[in-house]
Amino acid sequence: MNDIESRIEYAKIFAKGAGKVLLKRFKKRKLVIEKKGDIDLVTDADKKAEAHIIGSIFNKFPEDSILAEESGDILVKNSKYRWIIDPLDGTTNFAQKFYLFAVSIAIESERGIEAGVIYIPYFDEMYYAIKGKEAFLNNDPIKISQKEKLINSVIATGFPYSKNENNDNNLKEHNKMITKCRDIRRTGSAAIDLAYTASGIWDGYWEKKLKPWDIAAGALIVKEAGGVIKGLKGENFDYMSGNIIAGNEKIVNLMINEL
Ligand code: 2AM
Ligand code: CA
Repeated sequence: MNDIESRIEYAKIFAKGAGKVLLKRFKKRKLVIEKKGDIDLVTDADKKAEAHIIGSIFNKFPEDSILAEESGDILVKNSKYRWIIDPLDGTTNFAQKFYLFAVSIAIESERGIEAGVIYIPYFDEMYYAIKGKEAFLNNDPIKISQKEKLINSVIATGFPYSKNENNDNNLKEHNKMITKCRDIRRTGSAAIDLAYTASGIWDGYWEKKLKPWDIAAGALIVKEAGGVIKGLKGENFDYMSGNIIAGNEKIVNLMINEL
């Protein structure tokens, strides 16, 4: 096994471990919820799940760097790999006891994102991909939707935490798109939207003002499932920018025209 193959195998194990931590708390009657702002939440589960993943990486790959939602950058000098971690994507769902939430882990080198894992604990679903290979759900290859028209397409999106203060909040884009496609869905988890786009459940997805850990793994999984990833104006995708359009090539181009 090469460096990436062994890391992705461990990423799956760490994601499942974090999923176990999350599910245990999800099933408890009362969650401990803190607020980052009025709308942005963090639960004790986010922190416990992240601690599980980071501790496991320290243990197995102490030479690697980490970027994680709650802990930020953990830099190891001369590291070849960086793990980009969202221990709980879909925190609002989780806090409401709605079952759509995920663990997202990407592995980056100087060549870009090399591997990604999105684990959905409630359904025990593991989406993953290695750069240049296929994408999988559990052990089965997945493929992007083959739709060619927006009017037949179900498109997912989301709205930023700053939506109440800042009117660059995706509403204008939403209002344009809703009249052009079959329908729009809002799951509350960017990672799940990307996993569902990769597997053809959604025909396309766009969102803005996300964080790198929301989309790093999902963007690779979409690409390896045969999809295209772009910035909102059709520019090359940069996961650090937080803006993303995903789907097959035709649908992505149609979405760029509308947005
Ligand atoms: P979270 O659940 O980890 O907070 C919902 O549209 C999606 O957007 C979720 O994936 C949510 O991640 C993410 N999201 C929205 N605004 C965000 C922000 N300011 N910081 C981090 N993630 C954000
Ligand atoms: Ca997130």
